[in-house]
Parts: sequence; C-alpha cells; structure tokens
Amino acid sequence: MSPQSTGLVSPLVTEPSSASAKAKSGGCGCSSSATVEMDEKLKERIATHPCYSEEAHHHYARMHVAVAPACNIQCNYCNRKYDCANESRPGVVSEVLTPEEAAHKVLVIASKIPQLSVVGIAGPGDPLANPEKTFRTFELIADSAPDIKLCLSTNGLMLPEYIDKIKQLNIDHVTITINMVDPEIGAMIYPWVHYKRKRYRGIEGVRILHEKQMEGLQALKEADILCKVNSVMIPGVNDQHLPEVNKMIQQYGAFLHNIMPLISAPEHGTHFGLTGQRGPTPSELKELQDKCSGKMKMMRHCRQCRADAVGLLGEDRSQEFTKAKIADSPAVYDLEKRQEVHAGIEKFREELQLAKQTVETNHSQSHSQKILVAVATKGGGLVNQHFGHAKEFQVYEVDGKEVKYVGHRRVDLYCQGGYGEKATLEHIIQAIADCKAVLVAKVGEEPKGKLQAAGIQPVEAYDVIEKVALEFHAQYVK
Ligand code: CLF
Ligand code: SF4
Repeated sequence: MSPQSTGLVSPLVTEPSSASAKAKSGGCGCSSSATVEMDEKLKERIATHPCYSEEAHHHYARMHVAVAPACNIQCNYCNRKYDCANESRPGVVSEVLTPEEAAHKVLVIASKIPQLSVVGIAGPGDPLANPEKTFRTFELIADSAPDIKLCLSTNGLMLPEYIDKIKQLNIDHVTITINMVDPEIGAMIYPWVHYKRKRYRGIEGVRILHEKQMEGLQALKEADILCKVNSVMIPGVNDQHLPEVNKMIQQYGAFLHNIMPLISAPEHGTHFGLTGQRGPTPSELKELQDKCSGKMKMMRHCRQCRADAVGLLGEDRSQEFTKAKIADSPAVYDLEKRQEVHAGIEKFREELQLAKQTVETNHSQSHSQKILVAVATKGGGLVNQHFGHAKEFQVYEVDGKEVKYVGHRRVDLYCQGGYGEKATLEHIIQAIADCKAVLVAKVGEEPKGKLQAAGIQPVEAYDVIEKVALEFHAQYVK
C-alpha cells in the first residue's frame, strides 16, 4: 500500500528529502492504557516527561546520572558488577560520577541534546541509600539548569525518611519498584534488607521493605508528588500476584504502573540468571498489563534503561558522553536555545495531534478486529526508519479506529555496513511474528520477500504512525 503522507516532519528527526508530504492522519489513542481522567494541570506536569507520558517519549529525551553506587537491599535479579555497553537494563553502568561530574555532564548533554527534558537518578544502586550524593547532585542541577525536571527511582526502603527533602528540591516524579505486597512472595525475590545499620534476612527483611514502600507511597501522595510504580514480572514467582499489587498501589495513590519483564540470563551472574529463572514472553507480559489496565494508567513503553542512559527512550547514547569524552567540553547552558527547541517540538506535536484527529474521523470503521503491527521509528511519532536500521520495533494494537501502543521488541541490526545478515533477519521475523505488518520507511527486496512469506506485510511509508497503521488495518480487513 502507498498511504498518502501528512507531510509532518519532526523538528528533531531529519529524513532524506524523498520523504513525501501530503494529506491527513489520525487515530488518537496511542495512550498507554485505558482512558484515565486527567485534569489539565496534571497533563501539564507530565507533558514533557518521556516516561510518564507515552506521547512525550516520541519527542523528549531523558538522561540518568550514575551517582549512587550503594544499595541497601538485594534483589535476586540484580548484579551491579556486570557491565556491557551494549547491555541495557537497570543497575548496569559504565562509570560512577561525583555530584559535580554529574552536574557538568547534564549541562553538556542539555546543550548537545536540547530535547532533554528530564534528569533521573536511578542507580546503579539505590539513590536513597546514597542520600548525600543524590541530593547534592539534584541541588547542583536545579541551580544551573532550572528548566529540567528532576526524577528519582528507588526501592522505597528509605523513602519515608526523605519525603520532605524530595519535596523541598521540587522533585516532582518518583518511582518506587514494588514487586509484591505479600512478604511470603517477597522472600522469593529479596534475600536480605539492610535497614538502619542492621541486616535482616528472609521474610523479616521483606516485611520492613513492604511497610516502608507503602508508607513512602502514601507520603508521596500526601505531598502531591507524582509516583510511578515499577514491578518486575517474574513468571512463577509474582506474575499471579501483580494484579493484587496493582490494586493496592491504586488505593495508595500511585499515578502510573509499569510492569516490566524480568531480564535474566546466566551470564548476568544474578541469582535468577544462575538458577534458570526465565522472563515472561511478550504475550504473557501484555496479557498481565491488559489485566491490570482497568482503572489505572499502565506504562508500556519502558525500555528498562541503564543507570547512565542518555537520549530518547528507544536509543542509548551513553557511550558518546563518557567522562573521558566530555572532560573538556564547556558547561554552557543556553536556556533560550532550549526553549526555542521545545517550542518547536510543541508546535510539531500540535500539528501531529490535528493530523491524528483527521485520520480518526476518516477511519471510524465499524470493523473492530484487533491486529498487531510493528513500526520502525526514530521518534517524532512517525514511521521514519529503514527496516535494516531498526534496533527495536514498536508494536501497536490496531482496530478500526484506535491505535494503541502495546510494547516494543528489541532486535539486532539487520543492515551491517551495506549488507543484510541472514540469521539476524530470521530473529527479527521471530520477534515480530505475531504482527500482521511491519511499517517502515524502506525495506530491501530480500527481507521483503522473507517477511511476506512469514505472513508479515511490509508497508513502506513516511508518515504519522497512526495513519499508516489505520490504513493498513482497513486494507487488511478487506
Ligand atoms: Fe529515569 Fe525512571 Fe525517571 Fe524515567 S527511566 S528515573 S522515570 S527518567 Fe523510564 Fe527508563 Fe523505564 Fe525507568 S524508560 S527504566 S520507567
Ligand atoms: Fe539492584 Fe536496584 Fe535491587 Fe538494589 S534495589 S539490588 S540496585 S535492582
């Protein structure tokens, strides 16, 4: 199919001029979950946060500064000693920074990547097990880069102690990782907890952790700080239990729930990796997320970032900004330029929204058959990446009128310096085997044939994701 293009080109994602430009677009609803009422003020608070807003993650970047090496608990899925630049999972980091080095890095990156909107501290240990370093870093950033949002991710053990400090520093987004509300289940995840100079093993420690997590969640709500809860889905351990976690965190006032798959492999050296504990399949994960998405907003676009991640959520540019590479870069903070770039993004988002509404009107089909489609995108809410250049495919569920983001599938690059890798192509096809189409800017003849043979229709376009997806759906149901 050759869909008409909306002509939208993201201000931050450039593409060769061959990209055409014409008509209209649509399907709104790429919201990450069931419709949850949100007032204008709340929308504004999350509008540029790439994790709290699925829509924002196409346009705005985040970075993590790894200033917090110590941790006060042990999770059976964590081994912070392991580091590989190609590995992207929480806890993993190439180098730890001092608060001063971290603040310098933020200024350098904020000028090089002006769409940076959020700085988070997420490890490599627990930020609140390293309170001086964490809060000093936030203070330095707030002083020199006042327009950047501050974000914190913690296991929650020390959260009740630091609510006032968090509020005082204007940290408006806090994540707690809550994997259980039943300590019996928690005992299969946490072998020990170190609380106030004492180590508690087994269920005794898990009880303290659970109490502090719930206390912290409630205190965040009372302090009007937005709280996201991350939960790691561990098949056979807490997968059946997470709906109960979802229910309880809702009652305690969490804003968003992010259920992530366990990442587990023997070479990570974690307890779960070494004991052969598997992670969930994409369909198991989606089923659980769907089950929990009743009244609460679910996050489905998490990329399980490294503790030193930099860039849009789907990309990791951390290796471009190592200590050695930025040591001599000047820390110049051009607030005016950043504001100009953000204004450009907002203008583009408005146009994108209008285009989506038009398509929604034009595509209100009665046919509600749901299908999955995979999308190659470099951001901007557009189909704008070549098949061979994709390191991940975003997966959308499409019916006659709605296009809903449901997850992403990481893959190896197919195009290796001008030629395609046969084995890689097979893996990519396996990764998106449940999709009826793959929407790409371009695809070569070889992969095109193999995709078609596997029942996945390659669709070439350069346009708004929702528009291309809805047009394919219309054609598919015919
Ligand atoms: Fe970082 Fe986390 Fe803040 Fe985002 S990440 S501290 S809320 S700025 Fe985002 Fe990364 Fe998922 Fe975290 S994609 S792992 S949810
Ligand atoms: Fe690792 Fe984070 Fe668990 Fe600490 S809380 S053990 S850093 S995953």
